[in-house]
Amino acid sequence: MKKLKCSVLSNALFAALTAISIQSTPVWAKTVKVTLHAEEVDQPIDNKGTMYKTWTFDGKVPGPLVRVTEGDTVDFTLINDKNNKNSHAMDFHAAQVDVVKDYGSIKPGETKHYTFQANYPGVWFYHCGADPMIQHIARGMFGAIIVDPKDTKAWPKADREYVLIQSELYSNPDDKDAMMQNKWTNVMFNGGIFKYDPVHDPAATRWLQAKPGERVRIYFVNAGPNEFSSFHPIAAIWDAVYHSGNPKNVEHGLQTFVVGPGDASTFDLISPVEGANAIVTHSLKAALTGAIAVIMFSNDADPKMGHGEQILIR
Ligand SMILES: [Cu+2]
Repeated sequence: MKKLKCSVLSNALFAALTAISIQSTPVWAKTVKVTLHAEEVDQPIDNKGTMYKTWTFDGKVPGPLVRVTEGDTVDFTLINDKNNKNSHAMDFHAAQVDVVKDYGSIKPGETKHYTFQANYPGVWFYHCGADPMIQHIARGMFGAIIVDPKDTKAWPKADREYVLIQSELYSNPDDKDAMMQNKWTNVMFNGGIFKYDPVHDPAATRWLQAKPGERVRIYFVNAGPNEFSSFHPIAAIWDAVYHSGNPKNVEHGLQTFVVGPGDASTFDLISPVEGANAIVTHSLKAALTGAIAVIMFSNDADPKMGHGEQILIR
C-alpha cells in the first residue's frame, strides 16, 4: 500500500516536472543536418523528356524538400561539386543570418557551412544567390523549406499535402539578357511544362490525387525569377490561405491569392464532390504555357499520394 502510494506520488511529481520543462524550454527542438550539392546537370523540362542545361541542388529541379519544426536548428552544408564551372550559394528565406558571411557564393570544389534556428513556421523559398542570381534561379537552383508549427493544433490537420513551385523557363539558359527582359517561353510547376496536366499534354502521367471531403494542403512557392502568380483552383475555392504558410496569417474562402516572386503561401482545398480541379496561375499566358496542375478528387484516390515522398511528386 505504502509502495503504491509512493509510486503514484512520484508519477505525479514526474508529470508536473515534465509539464514545467515543456513550458519553459523547447524540449522538442532538435538539430537537423541538411547537406546539399550544387550540381550542373541536364534535366528534362517536359513530359516528353526534352533536356535543358539546368543548375540544381542535388541534381533535381526543384531541389529536395527540406522539412523541420519551428524552433529546430538547421545545420546546413553546401558543397559546390568540383566538376562545376560556376560559383553557387544558398539563401534560405526561413533563416535570420548574415547575408555576406552565410549567403556568399563559393567556387567549385569549396564547401560552405552555417546554422540557423527556424523561428517562424511557414513555407519558405530557398535559392542560389550567386551572381547573376536571375540566371541561377531561372536555371533551376531553388526549392522549398517547410517549417511546421510547433503547436500542431494551430491549424486543422491536413489529410494530404503537396508542394508546388512555380518558375519560368527561358529557352536559352545562357541568355541572361532574355531573363532581364522577362522573355520567358513557359511557366512551370515543379520544373516541368504541364507536368501534372494530362488534359493539355497527353504525355503527362502524373497528377495530384485526393478524396472528396479531405483537407488538401498545398505548399506553394513562387521561384520566379520575374512573374507574379495569381494562384487559383479552377472549379474550386481556397478554404483557407495562410500567407507565408504561418497559421496566424489566415484568410478564408478566397478565389485567387497573389504570390510574388520569392514569396510562398499555404493553401487548403476541400472538394465536396468527385471530379477534377485545375490549379493554375490565373495569369493566363503563364497557365497556358505550362503552369497547370490537375488534382483529381475520387473515392478511389491512391492512399500514398500526398504523403511521404509523394508530397513533392517527381
Ligand atoms: Cu547557383
